[in-house]
Amino acid sequence: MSVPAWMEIRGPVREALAAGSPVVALESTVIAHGLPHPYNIELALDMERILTSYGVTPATIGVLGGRACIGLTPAEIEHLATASGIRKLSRRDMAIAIAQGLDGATTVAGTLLLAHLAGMRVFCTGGIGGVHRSRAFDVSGDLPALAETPMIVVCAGAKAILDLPATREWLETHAVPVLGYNTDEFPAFFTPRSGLTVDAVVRSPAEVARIALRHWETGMRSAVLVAVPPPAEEMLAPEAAEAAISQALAEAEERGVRGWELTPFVLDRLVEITAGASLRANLALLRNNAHVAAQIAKQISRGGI
Ligand code: PSU
Ligand code: MN
Repeated sequence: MSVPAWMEIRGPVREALAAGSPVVALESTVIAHGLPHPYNIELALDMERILTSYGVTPATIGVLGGRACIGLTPAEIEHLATASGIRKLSRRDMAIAIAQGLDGATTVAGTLLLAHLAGMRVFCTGGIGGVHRSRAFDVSGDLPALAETPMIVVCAGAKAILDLPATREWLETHAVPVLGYNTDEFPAFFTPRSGLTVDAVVRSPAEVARIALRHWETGMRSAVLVAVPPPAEEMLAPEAAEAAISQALAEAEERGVRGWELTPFVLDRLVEITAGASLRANLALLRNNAHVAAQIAKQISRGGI
């Protein structure tokens, strides 16, 4: 497969893709902007180890010196986790970062763009962006990326810092099937319940793979969203989560935090307000999602489902 000159598909990922072996894409914004140091590096390497333990090749994605790297090395992950001035790259930023030779971490949208270009079909993240609750009109670039990229996206739903009912409606309008992994409710990231429905309850990785393959066979080019409830041991109490979120959002509003900075600001403040409980929940659900994504990738690579 020919890829653009500015893209580097690293050896293990290239070989796995060529052999039709399972590969899972991982984003880097969660590393550079979503989690505090040193948890970010530990988590990123742990996600890779979990995938590898299933015989799945991990491909953490980011942009270094304007080169889109598919399958970052541990040293490169560490760079994104520690350096200052790492851009947060959604789809609109990608050409700028490449042409100007920047370093950047890819969001769900940015990762979908590059992973699809590289020929991948499964992507694992924590939570997707969505319609923000703020009065200012703010819809994450993740949503149109989900509407336009035929990949399976494993997540714990969308964070309750967002307007979840509006986010759910958006996905419906844009033909993104939302599959509840052993749940009939759309999870709210820190908590398993949002009061919102899913389009189907799925009970196995094979079922997810079957639905995704049929979805694309119908000619649809949208993503299939797999919503996995966060592990019960580490989830937040719903009232505590909502109180912390309201406080963090009020602070963002007060300080005029807008645009790409809003999500990282709110995530940081939540860690402080909840004395680390939101961080523990975030780490636990990311790891849990890696276990699910690995099994789905194996089913997808098997084909003929
Ligand atoms: N949700 C998380 N952690 C994160 C993000 C979302 O729990 O780090 C990141 C993802 O990379 C997502 C991005 O794609 O935030 C969305 O940002 P925005 O709302 O600015 O589109
Ligand atoms: Mn935004």
